[in-house]
Amino acid sequence: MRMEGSVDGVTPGDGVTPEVDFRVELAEVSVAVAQAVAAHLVDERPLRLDQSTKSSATDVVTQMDSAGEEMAKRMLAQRRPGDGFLGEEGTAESSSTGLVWVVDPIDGTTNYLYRHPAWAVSVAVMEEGRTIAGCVCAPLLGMTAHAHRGGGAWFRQGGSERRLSVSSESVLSRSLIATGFGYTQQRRVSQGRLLARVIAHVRDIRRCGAASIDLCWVASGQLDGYYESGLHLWDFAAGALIVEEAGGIVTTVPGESVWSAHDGTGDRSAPTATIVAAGRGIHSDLVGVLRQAEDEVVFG
Ligand code: LIP
Repeated sequence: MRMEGSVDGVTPGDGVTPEVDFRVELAEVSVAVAQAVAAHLVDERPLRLDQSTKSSATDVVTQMDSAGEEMAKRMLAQRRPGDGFLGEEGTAESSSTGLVWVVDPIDGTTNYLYRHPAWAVSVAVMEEGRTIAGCVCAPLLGMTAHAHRGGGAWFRQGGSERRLSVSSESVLSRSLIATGFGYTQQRRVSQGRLLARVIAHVRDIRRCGAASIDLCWVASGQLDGYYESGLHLWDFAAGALIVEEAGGIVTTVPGESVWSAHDGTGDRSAPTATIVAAGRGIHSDLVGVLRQAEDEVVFG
């Protein structure tokens, strides 16, 4: 990922601090792991997927989710011995280094199951409850987005690398907004009621089925904003950093930083309140619409 002669616009040796270099190395590890798992999920996908369910009959996990998580854990244990690990499919290891890797082996599992291209491998590394480096790799979209804190956000497509920047849109009614829905009927009905209120205030709505991809599209300006309630840390840990490093803001509806919603002291696997990611031009307006709509909608 190192640019020819420079890293994120900084030429090594011209004052790059050890901390920045360390974060660049961690970002490179996240890209290597995400791309390797993504390649495995494409190349080794069997004709028939063994399905089991988690929180509801539609919250599916396949043998490839588990295989992807095991592969990520194995690669990270080799490269970063002593770091902690938290995976969507239940793998958890405590940390002796202060760093914890948070991995969603297939974000957009339903899309993977139905052979829709919008699924991604999300790999993030957190320190003191904040992501400091991460990668989202969506192989069937030809996309690898990555970032390290303080180093900007980058989008690799084919052999090229370009810096990401969020939309400069400042009018909510002209904004393209994405969202998603949970797996239980009660939550989906509430989310549908919320959507019925939000849609009156925006240009249009998109729902791709993978939070990490939605967040990368906010970072690239291909969406003006994104919100969703009930996500887990592994869904957004990498994508939220990528948005922040692309100049965006990621908070909860009450306006807390997304990282305080998961400060690492609580249950990291618990679902999060509504997360809102957008450029500076519309973030507060979108939060305002969501806050009013949530006051009117009882969340299941
Ligand atoms: C998915 C999220 C998405 C949400 C889906 C699902 P998963 O994660 O990334 O934003 O709308 O319902 O939760 O379960 O595919 O890892």
